[in-house]
Amino acid sequence: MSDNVIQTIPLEFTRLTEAEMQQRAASFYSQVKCRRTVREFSDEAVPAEIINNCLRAAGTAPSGANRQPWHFAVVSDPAIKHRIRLGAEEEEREFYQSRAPQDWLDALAALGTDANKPFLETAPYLIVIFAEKFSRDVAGEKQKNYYVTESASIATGVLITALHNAGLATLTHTPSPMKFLNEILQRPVTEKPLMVLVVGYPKADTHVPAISRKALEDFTSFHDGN
Ligand code: IYR
Repeated sequence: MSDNVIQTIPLEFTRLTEAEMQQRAASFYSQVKCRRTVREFSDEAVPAEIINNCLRAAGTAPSGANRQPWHFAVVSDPAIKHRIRLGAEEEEREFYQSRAPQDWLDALAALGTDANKPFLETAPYLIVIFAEKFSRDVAGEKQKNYYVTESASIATGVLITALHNAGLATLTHTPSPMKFLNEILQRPVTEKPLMVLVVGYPKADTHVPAISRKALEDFTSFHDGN
């Protein structure tokens, strides 16, 4: 440990009863397991303050050296959404026609995706997440960030969960490459687009692929000495 003195504040932590912990863990799981990626969105407007609070929740994520190396570009302007759709569809056409190897196309078959991305214009919000490789210190000097992709991905996970909790549907969309997003949204080259989160209400009668999730024992191992 270094001997420099750091300033501290008391931790805000509420110790719950075990019964309450059990109840909360089970209820959170039953709520979050209903989240599904949606590809058909209604154009119904979403109140901005709901989005803002979900973004605030995302901004509480842990990050390397507390650098908070993320930027969320929140797009609701139809003209910008249109440009993002054109840029994404151009990359996606390349992907589906030539870039994607056959095994990848086979893996996507169950999802029914293709190069057309109308939801990028229909949904009321696109949140483009950028990972900041560098930020500026108080003196305006460029400083390197740490665990940038991990940190921005954790924040994105919190955002997706917060939006679901607030009653909204999302789609994690990853056109590749995503450089066109820096140009459209005028973000510096030190920021790497991580993904586009499409946010809104599902279109009435939306159906989703009949896919399942792994059971607990299929994605965990418990090292408890037994
Ligand atoms: N980015 C493409 C392809 C795609 C890739 C994966 I991995 C997915 O889980 C879904 C789609 C697209 O958005 O269509």
